[in-house]
Amino acid sequence: MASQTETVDAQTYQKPESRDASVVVDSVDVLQNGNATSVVRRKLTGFVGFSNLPIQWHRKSIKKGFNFNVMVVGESGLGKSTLVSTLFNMPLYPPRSEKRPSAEVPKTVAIQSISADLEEGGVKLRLTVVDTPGFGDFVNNDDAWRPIVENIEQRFDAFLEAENKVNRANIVDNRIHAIIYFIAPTGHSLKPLDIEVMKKLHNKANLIPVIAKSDILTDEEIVAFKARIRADLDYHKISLFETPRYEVDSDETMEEKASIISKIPFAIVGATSEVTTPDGRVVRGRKYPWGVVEVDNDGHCDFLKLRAMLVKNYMEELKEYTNEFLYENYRSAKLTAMGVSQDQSVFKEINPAAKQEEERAIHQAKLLKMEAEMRMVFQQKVAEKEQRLKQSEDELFARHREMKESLDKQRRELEAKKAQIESGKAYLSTEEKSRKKGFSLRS
Ligand SMILES: Nc1nc2c(ncn2[C@@H]2O[C@H](COP(=O)(O)OP(=O)(O)OP(=O)(O)O)[C@@H](O)[C@H]2O)c(=O)[nH]1
Ligand SMILES: [Mg+2]
Repeated sequence: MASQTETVDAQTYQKPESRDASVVVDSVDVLQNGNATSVVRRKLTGFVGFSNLPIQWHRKSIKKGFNFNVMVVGESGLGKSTLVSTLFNMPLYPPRSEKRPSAEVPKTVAIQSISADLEEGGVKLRLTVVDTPGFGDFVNNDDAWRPIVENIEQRFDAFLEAENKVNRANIVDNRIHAIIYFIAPTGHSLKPLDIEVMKKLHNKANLIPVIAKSDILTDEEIVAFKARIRADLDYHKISLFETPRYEVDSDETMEEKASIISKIPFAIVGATSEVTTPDGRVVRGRKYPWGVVEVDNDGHCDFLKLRAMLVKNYMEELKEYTNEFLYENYRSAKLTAMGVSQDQSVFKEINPAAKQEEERAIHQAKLLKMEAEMRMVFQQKVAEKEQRLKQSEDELFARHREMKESLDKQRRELEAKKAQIESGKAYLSTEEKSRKKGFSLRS
């Protein structure tokens, strides 16, 4: 599946020194989560500066420094503590006790964590090695894995707690990023105890198996033993750290990585003291009557391959896998057990067409509601107006009736008056007539 960034980067990336514009303008559709997304390739009209991002990242990382936590696990006396000192080329342990001059490294009796601040080429690394007491000393080793698993989980818990605090700025990552698991150099196959312990550990931390004290096996025995261990691990479905491959890796890097992977489980030899080889070189190694086994020699053991895997090639991947997969699984299982559940709807994929349709429906419903409300207000206002009109009409009628009645009354009064006057007039004229008559008589 084509990714958005890949498509754009490939077309628009400019070397900082050229600083001129690339002429790439068109629009493409790429598939993202199954949905077509339009990506517009832009023409850069000048130097933007994002090609500097890796430099910024580099500077920030150097300033911050790195930390890496590795745990060594395995049966007692297999050379775990010796390897820890060998791996980082410095005595991480206190000087050996004067009472025990023969012991290079004291027997480990409790889980102990040793940190060292290392610096190489200006890059700081805080390395912590968690040394565990070897198991297998007891008749019953059934629970040999328990303190180790508990220790790993306590570290996850501490991280989870730190993440949940209000201030998460300076969380110290004490989680185990890798476990070097020591397998006894029996030359046969994995012991049931190894299988049991590895099964308990493989989903808690990146497992890197090693064949301890491989100097006691011949080259042929090592090849056959490695094949048997790999078959046993496959059979019991014990997963080891999977090394990622990147397209940007050069052929040389790919080759180096492939050669590292082909050596798993690493056949290692640990030694803290220096010895002189028959040809006069002073090396880290173990001296035998038949010769010297050199620690830092690919022809003698896989120590350099193990170190390259842990430090040079895959430290960041080991940390990333721990954080994004192993810790994440632990965290979600823990939170689920505590009754905290995830609202899956938050993460549902959004189809833009469906989303648009949904928004349109919501908008439509809103419009309909507004329309209904306006109609209701209008009807209410009309009803009120009608009511008022009817009231004033009634009032008008009442006034009209009143006026009519008063007019009728006035008319009646006038008519009465008129009748009265007219009857008064008739009396007067009779009287006049009779007076006129009398006069005439007299005359
Ligand atoms: N032949 C051989 N001996 C080794 C090697 N690494 C360590 N030893 C010796 O094995 C003995 C035990 O080594 P430690 O490093 O104490 O072993 P450990 O696994 O830490 O032992 P516990 O702390 O008891 O679990 C020491 O005498 C080491 O010198 C090795 O690669 N080859
Ligand atoms: Mg030890």
